[in-house]
Amino acid sequence: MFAPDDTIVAIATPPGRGGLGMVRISGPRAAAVAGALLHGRKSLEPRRATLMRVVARAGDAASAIDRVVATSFPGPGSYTGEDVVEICAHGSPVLLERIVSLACRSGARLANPGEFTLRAFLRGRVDLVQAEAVADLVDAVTPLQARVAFDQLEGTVTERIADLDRRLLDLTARLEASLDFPEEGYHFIETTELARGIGELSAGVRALLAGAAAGRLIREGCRVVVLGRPNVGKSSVFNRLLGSSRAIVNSVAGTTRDLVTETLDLEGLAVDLVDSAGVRATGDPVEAEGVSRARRAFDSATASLVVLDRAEPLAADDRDVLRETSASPRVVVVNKIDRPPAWSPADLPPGEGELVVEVSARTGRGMGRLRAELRRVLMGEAVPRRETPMVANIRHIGLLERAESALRAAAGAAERGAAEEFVLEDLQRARRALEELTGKRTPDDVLEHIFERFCIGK
Ligand SMILES: Nc1nc2c(ncn2[C@@H]2O[C@H](COP(=O)(O)OP(=O)(O)OP(=O)(O)O)[C@@H](O)[C@H]2O)c(=O)[nH]1
Ligand SMILES: [Mg+2]
Repeated sequence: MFAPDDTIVAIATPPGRGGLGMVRISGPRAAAVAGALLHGRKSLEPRRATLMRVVARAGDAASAIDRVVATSFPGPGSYTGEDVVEICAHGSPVLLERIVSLACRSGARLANPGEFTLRAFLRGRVDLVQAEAVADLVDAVTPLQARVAFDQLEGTVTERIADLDRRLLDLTARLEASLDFPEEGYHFIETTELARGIGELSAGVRALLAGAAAGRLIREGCRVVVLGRPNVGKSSVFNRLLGSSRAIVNSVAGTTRDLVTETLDLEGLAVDLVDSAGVRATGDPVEAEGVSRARRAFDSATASLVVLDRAEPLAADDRDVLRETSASPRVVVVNKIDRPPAWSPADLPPGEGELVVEVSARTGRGMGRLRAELRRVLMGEAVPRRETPMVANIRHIGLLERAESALRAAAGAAERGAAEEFVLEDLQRARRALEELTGKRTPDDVLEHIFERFCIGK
């Protein structure tokens, strides 16, 4: 997997028809492979878009199959660091596949998922954090996800880690020197300076981890389930939040039987919003299955919206749902405020009224506040700021935590006056964690796992 001495080819645009489609070739023979299938009055010049024809040969006969714009990017200044040729053709899947098969006939082979970016990583064009950002950017479903991934690709996290690594290297080098030349009679680093250095590094890692929970939520999205007894307006609230009539709304209690899931962009947060069957005891086996699915959806959700009907007296089923959800993040949604009230939020059982938003799913009143409160329940007060690099990937978080704990151990050892070897060992552990993060020292199986999730052609 990690010996990129051959030439690869893949369609870089999504499957299906499009105005244009792109085939990408990378590797030492990229120019020769492209030369065998492209014909034009001018030959390809580096970084110059050139109008050419793709020609298919069979024996002596040659026939043109498309007019394309081809661009060559000689290595090492290309995306992969190798010679690359990009062919922009008309976006018919059969045509693009034909171009790929012609390239394969001329000596290229089909690329594996993520192989272009893997090559960019292996040739040092990007570090591992940036390579992962490419996959996140392609996968982004909200503008905020795309922004966080793009900043990571631009190197915000990379630079911060490189800076920590440099300082860590400096400390370890000086400690090593002290160990190597004990006869010099002095230490290359004073203990107070060592302690201060470790403290600053620790603070730097902690600063990166501070925004990590929010970062992870942005990157991974989350699941929110709409719960409540039948007919309170769950599907209506669900539809209002989505801005579409996705779920069936009806005055018959027990309308929703199955889970209905849609993705909601909550100010950049990708929320899988789940509408569920009204929770009540029922003899109908289909409805009972719906109720048990609602409960399971609640178990796997990050938070819930518990909907109550203010126009009807609170029922035992309402109290049951309130009790069952009270220990996890939720917003209590008091619905139908366009109708005369049968009760007020002050009547809610003690402790159950902590986060109540009054709305009318019919008129839309209160929905803005509901969105804001839901976001607050999910993200806290965190407002992602562009100046602070955002760590969002669970792999990065795990390794930063490992570095942090090694630094803490080093600080403890230094404070106890332990031998320098022990402090050094902890610092080296911290370094290894950072090096695994950036890909300087990452096990092959981890790399394989990372690049597997890429699409082909990226
Ligand atoms: N006046 C008024 N009626 C509402 C409001 N929200 C929902 N309704 C009505 O309440 C009834 C039930 O709405 P649904 O959204 O289907 O309720 P549900 O909780 O999903 O019901 P089930 O799926 O049966 O559990 C429908 O007739 C809606 O039109 C509201 O804010 N005001
Ligand atoms: Mg419903």
